[in-house]
Amino acid sequence: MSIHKYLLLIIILAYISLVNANQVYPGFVNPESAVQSKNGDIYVTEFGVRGKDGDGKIKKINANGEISDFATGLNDPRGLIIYKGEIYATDKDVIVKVDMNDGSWEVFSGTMAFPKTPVLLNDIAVTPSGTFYITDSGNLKDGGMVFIMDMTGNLELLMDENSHPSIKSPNGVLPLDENRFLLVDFATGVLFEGNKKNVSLKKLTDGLGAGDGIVFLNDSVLISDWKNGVIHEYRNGSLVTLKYRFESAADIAPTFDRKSIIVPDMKAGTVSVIDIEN
Ligand SMILES: [Ca+2]
Ligand SMILES: [Ca+2]
Repeated sequence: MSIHKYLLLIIILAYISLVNANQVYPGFVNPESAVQSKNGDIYVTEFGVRGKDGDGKIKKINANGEISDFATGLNDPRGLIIYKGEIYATDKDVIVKVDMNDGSWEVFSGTMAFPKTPVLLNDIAVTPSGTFYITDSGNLKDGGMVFIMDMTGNLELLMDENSHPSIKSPNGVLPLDENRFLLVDFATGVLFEGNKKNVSLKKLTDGLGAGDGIVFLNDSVLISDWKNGVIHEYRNGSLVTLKYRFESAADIAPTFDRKSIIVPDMKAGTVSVIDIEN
C-alpha cells in the first residue's frame, strides 16, 4: 500500500470513529435486533446463515462489554423483546420464549398457531397490557403480514396485502398505546400509523429506503434504513437523516435509560451504542 493510500485509510477510519461515537462491539454474524435489560445486559439476535437452521443465536453483551452466547440452536432469529422478565423472539416461522436466567428456550407459538403460514417473521413488539405485534416480511418485496398475539400465544392476522394493499414487506413495528402503532415497510420505505381497533393504516411519510427498526425517543421517531446504512428522524411531519453511517443498519432499539440507541450493523457484524444528540 502506498503512503498516500495508507494516510487516506487512516483519515477514513478516524472519520468513521468520529461520526459513530461511543461503543462498537465486533464479532457478530448477521446481527439483526437488540434489547437492553434493566441491569445493563444487551441481548442481540444473530441469524447466522440465512435459511440455515440451528446456527441462530442470542448473544449477550454484559455491563463490562464481554460478549457470550446466551441462547443457541435457533434458526433465523430476528426481533426480540423483554416482557415481564422473559425474552420473546421471532425465529423464522415461530415465536420462542427465552428464560433470562439461563438462556434455555422453548417454542411459545409454533408455525401451526399462525392463521396464515409465516414466511419470514421479523419484528416483535408489545404493549404494556401484553398485546404483541409481530411482522412477517414475506419475500422482502411483498407477501408480508402483521399479526397480533396475546399472552397465551394465540395469534390473529391483523393485516396483509389483501386487506391493505400498501402492506408489502412490513418490518419494524412500535406500539404507541394499546391501539395505535407505527409500522415501516422494508420494500417501499413507507412509515405508517396503524390502528388495531379499527384495523386502519395511514401513511405518514415515505423516503425511508429499506425501513427496518423504529424507536420513539425524545418526541421524535427514529427509523433505521437497512439498505442505505443510515438512521432517519421523523419529527413534526418532516424527515432528517442523522449523521451516523453504517453498512446496513438493522433493527435499532433504545438503551434501558433511553439516552442512546443500539444499532446492529448486519453486514459489518457489529453492534454500536450511540448517543443521539438533540
Ligand atoms: Ca440461520
Ligand atoms: Ca427487523
